Amino acid sequence: MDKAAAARRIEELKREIARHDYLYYVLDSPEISDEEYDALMRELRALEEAYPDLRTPDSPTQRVGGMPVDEFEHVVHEVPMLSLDNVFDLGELKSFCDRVSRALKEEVSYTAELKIDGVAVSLIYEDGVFVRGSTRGDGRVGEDVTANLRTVKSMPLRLMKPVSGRLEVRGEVYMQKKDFAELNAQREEEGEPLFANPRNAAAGSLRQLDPSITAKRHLRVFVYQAVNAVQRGLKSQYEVLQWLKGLGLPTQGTERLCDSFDELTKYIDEWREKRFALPYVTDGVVVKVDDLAKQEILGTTAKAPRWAVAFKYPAEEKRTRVKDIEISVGRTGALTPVAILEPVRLSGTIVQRASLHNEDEIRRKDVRVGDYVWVRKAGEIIPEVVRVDKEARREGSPPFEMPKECPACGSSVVRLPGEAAHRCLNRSCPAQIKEGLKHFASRSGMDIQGLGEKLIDQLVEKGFIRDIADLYTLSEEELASLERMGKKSAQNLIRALEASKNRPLANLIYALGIRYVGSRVAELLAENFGSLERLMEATEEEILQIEGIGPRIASSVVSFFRDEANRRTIERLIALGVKTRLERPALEKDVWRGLRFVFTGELERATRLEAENIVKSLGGQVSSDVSRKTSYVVVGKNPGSKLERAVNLGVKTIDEDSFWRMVEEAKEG
Ligand code: 1X8
Repeated sequence: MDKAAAARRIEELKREIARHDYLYYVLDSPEISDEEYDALMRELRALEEAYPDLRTPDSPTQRVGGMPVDEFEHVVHEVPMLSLDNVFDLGELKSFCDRVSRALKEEVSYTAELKIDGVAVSLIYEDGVFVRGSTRGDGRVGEDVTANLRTVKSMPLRLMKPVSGRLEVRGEVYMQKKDFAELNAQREEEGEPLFANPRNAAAGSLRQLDPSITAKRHLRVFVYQAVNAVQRGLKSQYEVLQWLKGLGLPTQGTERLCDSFDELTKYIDEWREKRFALPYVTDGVVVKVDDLAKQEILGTTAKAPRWAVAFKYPAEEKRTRVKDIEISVGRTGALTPVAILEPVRLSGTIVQRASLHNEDEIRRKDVRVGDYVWVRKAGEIIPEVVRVDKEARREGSPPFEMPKECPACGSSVVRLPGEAAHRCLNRSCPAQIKEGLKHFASRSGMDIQGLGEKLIDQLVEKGFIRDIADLYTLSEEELASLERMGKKSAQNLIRALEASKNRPLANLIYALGIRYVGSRVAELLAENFGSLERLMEATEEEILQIEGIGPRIASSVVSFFRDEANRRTIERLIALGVKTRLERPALEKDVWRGLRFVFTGELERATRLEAENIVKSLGGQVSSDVSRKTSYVVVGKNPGSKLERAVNLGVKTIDEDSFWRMVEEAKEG
């Protein structure tokens, strides 16, 4: 490439990278993957190296990263917040260690710690009291996010031991994988754009202008550095971590002192797979020269310390084949293409399906049946197709087309203006009815015990049910005629249906399956309107009065209840005995009054949120932390530190089965 061409390309890359920086750091809404971004940066760096006089101070290669936005007060970091240089394999790590030994003319010890994929923050304590917190920004100037950080539960607002004067500590704000999954599930229900991964969710939540929103996001923090630790008599990074822990600050707890390069490699290998079992996302290992005096001798460059480096695990991306692209039809008639994959192991589990979301997404990635693709997991949880290996594509393979007809009912499919999804508009479409019934019967809905997917399929296919209200007209004989249904189970189901008529109003509202109304919104509507009859007559203006409900939801609710078919269904539900008032049956409301539950680990029979709602519907309370006031700690799979705490405090622990037995008993009164 000649110089003129290089100059043009450099300008193009700078503009493109600046745009992606803005999308990523300011809007928290990236358009490209980290890998694609890195590729742009690499190309720019290579060109600038070839033509050094084309390197300008405004080049993205010349700064640490990030950009403070105007909404927050700016904070000047007394000691710049640097980023870390990355190494991508053990060879590069060895070079780093060799460089360190050469500069210091001796072998040194290192601390190894896991690298958290979160948002870097600085926290300032004055005489032990938290006074200010800020983001890194561009490393020199950050944003003041004190009010938001105060809402982070794991952030001590006062240190456990007195520390005189000003103490600045640094760490990482992050979101746990399960909280990320729950937040996205809620956003999906409410029609909000999803976060790509827990880091973006954490960044977006930390930079909310309204701290009450941040407070609901379950952010957490780990600290790993004390600025000016030497002045406080500390000698090593390992000591710093123990000291921070002693002050009541949350440290991650996986640090290890390593006396040699070999021990570092052992640590790195040990955590390569084990890290996926942690409740949060880690993307590497931070290696630091342990001795603080030696750190000072080594010093820093403009961008990064010379005494530390981040070993990045290779992005968990695997190549596999798309065996097929299936279309699933959802409750609202939306057609979702799903890639059926040759099974691959990824971030600790086997992956065989990945949502392709919609037509635009498939077009953008150009995924075709038979393609080899690279897959990864967003937030180590949600499988996604990253890109297609175009070289390996079979010649003449046709681009994927969305079907013109609904695969479930054959009605023609439309894509409405302004929508990403193709929809089947036939309200009698069996796929929609089945999904609608599953939603209606789910735990957050009418919680109909024993009404599972297989049964729903049969009920719809046999023509027993065309509408949710038909559920309450089923006879024991009809039920007993179904496969794998005896007289006994038919009776049980009838009883469960009877019991479901008395669910709290919020459950009923959720169960109706109004677009954008998830359990959080259903709860708000129930509390504010008090009865289904009243909600049915509500105007958009009235609904908009409720804090936390916006115009899209309000309009969806009003048009749902304006619809004649929906009104008929609701009238039938009422006629068949479904309760529509807020007053929950006294029994069900009160049985668990005064009981406090804490959940730890994964539940198998419901999501955490559903279990928490059940506790609340029975009058109990749910807290996130174990204390002496806790009545029960419910222990799921892979429990966290809460279990240990419960045992230490002598709080009663129960397993998931016992929990559901208690729920059943409480419901039966
Ligand atoms: C960034 C991070 C560090 C650590 C963990 N996670 C990070 N994201 C650690 O030291 N344990 S250090 C660091 C930095 O210096 N930029």
